[in-house]
Amino acid sequence: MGDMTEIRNIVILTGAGISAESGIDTFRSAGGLWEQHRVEDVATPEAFARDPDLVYRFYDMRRASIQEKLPNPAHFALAELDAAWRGNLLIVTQNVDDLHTRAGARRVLHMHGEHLKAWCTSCDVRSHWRGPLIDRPPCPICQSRSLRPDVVWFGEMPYRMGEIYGALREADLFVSIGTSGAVYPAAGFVQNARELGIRTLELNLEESQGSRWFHESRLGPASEVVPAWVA
Ligand code: BJW
Repeated sequence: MGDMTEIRNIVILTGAGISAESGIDTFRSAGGLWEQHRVEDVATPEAFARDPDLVYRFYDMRRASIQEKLPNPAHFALAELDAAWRGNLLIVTQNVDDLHTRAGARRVLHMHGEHLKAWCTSCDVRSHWRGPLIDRPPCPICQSRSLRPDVVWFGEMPYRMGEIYGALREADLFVSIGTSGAVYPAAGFVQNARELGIRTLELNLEESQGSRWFHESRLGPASEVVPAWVA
């Protein structure tokens, strides 16, 4: 892990790149999700209001698919770090998959929501959800047929931002793994960290839009660079 003697509190941001080697599509890479689907059609509140069936189909397909995928060595390495680290540690993931948790990580915050949850816009309760939503199943709490995927679309506020900024203020190290740095506010965390005087490290397959902000970037597949950093 290099010289970690001065480090007590760590915030780790993860993106689609950490799950790529588990077989989950990224968004902006060649062949990624946004090449196959227009963002405006599937990942905005306006799209959902206009054509809910299209949006339900998109998320039902991805929800079914992630349940067949498995964590990779990068997820396991972070879970080991989480178990061993005595200071504060927070894995802030932009991913809606559950691979960090399935690898055994405990301190995970899903800022863009979770595939395996549905949000009832009628009673405002979020429930664990594994099946399809396209048939408009009733909410398990209030029975109304107002469930939507519990994910954060463009123009919506990501979850638990106060907690994330609080953890950043306490952190000595900010690590970003497998994210393109294209989507705010997550893309701005490295700049927030620099303003706070925190050490910053990027682990990514290739240079990202945010690379210039980091003290150090280590390039390579997550399944190699993450375990090497944690070791
Ligand atoms: C590997 C690898 C391997 C590959 N190993 N690496 C102008 C300035 C600032 C902000 C804005 C702006 N205009 C608009 C905004 C706001 C907007 C935004 O950022 N837009 C940008 C496009 C400019 N943001 C929002 O709307 C956010 N909300 C918000 O700002 O609220 C405030 C507000 C609200 C209301 C009113 C006013 C203000 C919400 C953003 C929600 C993002 N949602 C999505 C979909 C989630 C659900 C779903 O999964 O469908 O989240 S979009 C998508 O992008 C998903 C991801 O979490 C997110 C980030 O993508 P990520 O993870 O970085 O993936 P990729 O594909 O981009 O990159 C993968 C990386 O991995 C690459 O670098 C590869 O090289 C690498 N990689 N294989 C290691 N094996």
